This record gives sequence, C-alpha cells and structure tokens, in this order.
Amino acid sequence: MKPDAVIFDLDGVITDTAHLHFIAWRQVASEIGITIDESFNQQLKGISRMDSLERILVYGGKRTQFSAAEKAALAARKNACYVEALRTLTPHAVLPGITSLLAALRQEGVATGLASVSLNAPTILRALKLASQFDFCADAARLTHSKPDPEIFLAACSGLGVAPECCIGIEDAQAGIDAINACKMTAVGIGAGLQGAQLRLDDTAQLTWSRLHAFWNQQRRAATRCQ
Ligand code: B16
Ligand code: MG
Repeated sequence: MKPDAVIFDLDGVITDTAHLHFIAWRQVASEIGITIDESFNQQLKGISRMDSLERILVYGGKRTQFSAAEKAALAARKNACYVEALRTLTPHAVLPGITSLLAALRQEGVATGLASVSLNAPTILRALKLASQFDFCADAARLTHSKPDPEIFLAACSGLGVAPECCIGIEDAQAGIDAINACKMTAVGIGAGLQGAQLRLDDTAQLTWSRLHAFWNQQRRAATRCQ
C-alpha cells in the first residue's frame, strides 16, 4: 500500500524561510512602534501575509489604527524586504532529506504536491531548483482562506486528481496540521509542539520514503479504500 500523493508545505518543510519572514516583519512592525520577537513569530507560521499583519497589529494594540490602504502598504513593504532577502536563497537551503525524498517518491510513482500559502512560492522553488520536482503546486493567489482552513490542501489534491483521504500532508505549523486534518488527509508534523499529527518527526532528516511507507502501511493495514 502506498499513498496516492504526498503534499508538502514549503516554509519549514522544504526550506526554512521563517527567519527571513521574521526579519522583514520585525522591520515593518518597528516602523509603526510594535516590537515582535522570534517567539511571537511562531504564531505567523503558515498564516497568510495579510492575516500575519492583522495578528501583529492586534499584538501591538493597534488593530484599528490603520486604513485598508495603509495595511496594504505595510504588507507590500514587508514583502519587498522579504523578497530582497530571498535573493540569498540557493539549493543549499533545501532542508536535509527533502531532495532524496522527492526523488524516491517519483521513483515509487507517488505524486507530489505543494500546499504553501506563500505568494512567493514559485520564486522560492526556482531559487532552490526544485520547481520541476512537484507534479502540482496549488496557487496561493487563488485562495480565499489561509491555513488552518483546508482550502490549500484541497486545491493541491484536486490539481493532482487524488482523494484527500489517500494522501499524506507534511507540515511544520499547527495551522497546517489543522488544515490537513480538516480535509481528512493523514498529517505528518515536523518539529516540536504540534498537536494532531499522526506521525511527528523532530526534523526533515528523518523524513525518508521508508519511514513514510511504513507509517502509511501501519495506518492503513485495516483499510480497503486506498489501493
Ligand atoms: P508570503 P507556508 C507561509 O508559508 C509562511 O509560513 C508564513 O509565515 C507567510 O506569512 C505565508 O507563507 C505567506 O507568505 O508573504 O510570501 O505570501 O508555510 O504556507 O509555506
Ligand atoms: Mg510551514
């Protein structure tokens, strides 16, 4: 038994851009008198750009102080800082185990998808030289809801032509694990403190095809719906 597809989050699973997001948000937040730290930044993982800004404004007690146009300008400014930082990204920034897992999935005939809410995902995949390694990348620009809504994972399943319950989703953020569970995929969590992941691994170096395959078989031994 094999899953029909494995669908990956980007930031925190394929590469670690969370720190670059943090530096850009910290800069913009400080310009409007709000101080954020790495611990607060954990709450922004997997959350869209505008939803991240809203969380920062609430955190800083300034939720009602900016017009829609001013918020759009703040988000654009953050993105400009972030895109500038992305220029440093090279294939060396692919997290351990990911390149060999993608190759193994292709060899095994298991489809691969990307479910990132980042509008910069295509740029990041190109910088990492991984763009051709995914069978389908869901388009964050078409989303109406950020994670933990399942929309992005459902879009990836639909693009791949697979049923969610026959797929594994891999995430490093609680919002992402919740999104995977909400569409009845099987959740693999990377990192500490994640609730609801059916398999939790400390880091991506542990993310091998043999590990995923054994886990899938263990989960599905009694089931007859998938292969
Ligand atoms: P952008 P993921 C998410 O990526 C990040 O975790 C989150 O911090 C960021 O705000 C979001 O993308 C939007 O990114 O501003 O580039 O559109 O984890 O879904 O791959
Ligand atoms: Mg992530």
